[in-house]
Amino acid sequence: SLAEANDTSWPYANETKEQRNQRMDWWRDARFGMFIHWGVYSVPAGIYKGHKVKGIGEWIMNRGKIPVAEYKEYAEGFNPVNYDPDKWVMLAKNAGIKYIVITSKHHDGFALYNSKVTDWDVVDATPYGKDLLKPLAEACKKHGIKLGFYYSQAQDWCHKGGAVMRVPAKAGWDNPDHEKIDKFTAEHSGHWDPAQLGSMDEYIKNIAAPQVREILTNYGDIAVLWWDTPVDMNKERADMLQPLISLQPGIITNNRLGGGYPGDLKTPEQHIPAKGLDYDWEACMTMNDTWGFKSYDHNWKSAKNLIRNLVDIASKGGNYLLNVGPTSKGEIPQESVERLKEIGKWMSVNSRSIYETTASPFAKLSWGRCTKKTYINGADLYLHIFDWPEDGKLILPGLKNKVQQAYLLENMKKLKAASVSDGVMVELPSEPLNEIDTVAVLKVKGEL
Ligand code: JFZ
Repeated sequence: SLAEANDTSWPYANETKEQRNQRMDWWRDARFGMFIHWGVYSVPAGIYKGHKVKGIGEWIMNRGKIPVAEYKEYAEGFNPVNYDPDKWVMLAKNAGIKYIVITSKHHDGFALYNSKVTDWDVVDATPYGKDLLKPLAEACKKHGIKLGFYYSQAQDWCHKGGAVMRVPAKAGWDNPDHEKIDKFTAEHSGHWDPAQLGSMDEYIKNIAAPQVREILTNYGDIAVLWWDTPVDMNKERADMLQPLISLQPGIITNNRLGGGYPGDLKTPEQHIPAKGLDYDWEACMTMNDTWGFKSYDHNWKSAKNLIRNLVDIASKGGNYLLNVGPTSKGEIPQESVERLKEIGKWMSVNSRSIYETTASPFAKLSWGRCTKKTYINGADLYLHIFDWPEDGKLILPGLKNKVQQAYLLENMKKLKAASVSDGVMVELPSEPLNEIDTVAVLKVKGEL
């Protein structure tokens, strides 16, 4: 049975390279996913007792040192009456997104579905009272978008034993000690919130494992399980959870389970590696300064910035998992909607330069990025021009291959390409075609 995992609980530990490629190919071709951080934290939305709590919105319980009972009261305000999963999935699909990963349960332990092992979930603890994951799964299936679940296996501030980041018991902001209470004080004066104290092993066995089984059993095909933050995890605890992924044949998991397991993906967070990694990887990033919704201090990135992130990541052989943080009413912030529509416009012309591409053959390009598609006897190079050369001459350093064809992707306008001493030079129109990066295509012969 699943519980009798052998000495390594990762079901794919012995798969061949071909089997792994077969399992990963859809994900590698997709290049672009949507992350959704949604939960009770969207009710305070960064503000606790009138104070702006610093940091990412979904961490407000920890950063605001809010005692468990007080935090749980926010569930009364979680009533996503405007939730429209079909609209969310179409917003993602029209942006060129191929898969969605949603927080089924984040560190606060609140489940966005009807869990049988706790009442701290959307069905039992909120006025909304309905499962949020089921309609999303149905919408994803209907529109051909793959669905994944984020699951916080190691931090769970509202269930006993999962709280590696504990909250002082008497922290409440109106407590004169609030500012003074810190880890040392709390530990030495018994201040930790008793609701959090308990055995991590018991938590993994009685909450995390049954919940991972629930989310991998009750929602149809699940393509990704996104473990998060292996704090205080070890192999024993990981082996109580990891065998459960066999409930979804072919499922992809990341490197954040713990216990020394690499999973299938490295997960650089809020940054893009300087160069490609030697393993499948996915950069998870926000459009502003928070994963979970906050009502202020957003510092929104521009659509152009987000598109360039997608291009930069694809040029290094990675995937972009771009986050939205819906409100407690079930709405994706308008600023996110606008950006996703802008990205969709760019993708409607240029998606061929992202999907099914692999990393650039060039170490560095001063004017932009390159993605590539390799064929039996040649390749298509997609030249993403961030900085238009003054003289209209684009140099591909060191390229020796014969150029069969060169054209602009968006209007198929033919371009001249010639071999020069240090590579190939492509002659561009004098001015860029549009505000957001033009893509030139170079069909070349031979090995790259
Ligand atoms: C984790 C969560 O704590 C956070 O709330 C959000 O869900 C994010 C996607 O994942 O944050 C992390 C996890 C790992 C690192 C940094 C932030 N890390 O390894 O540097």
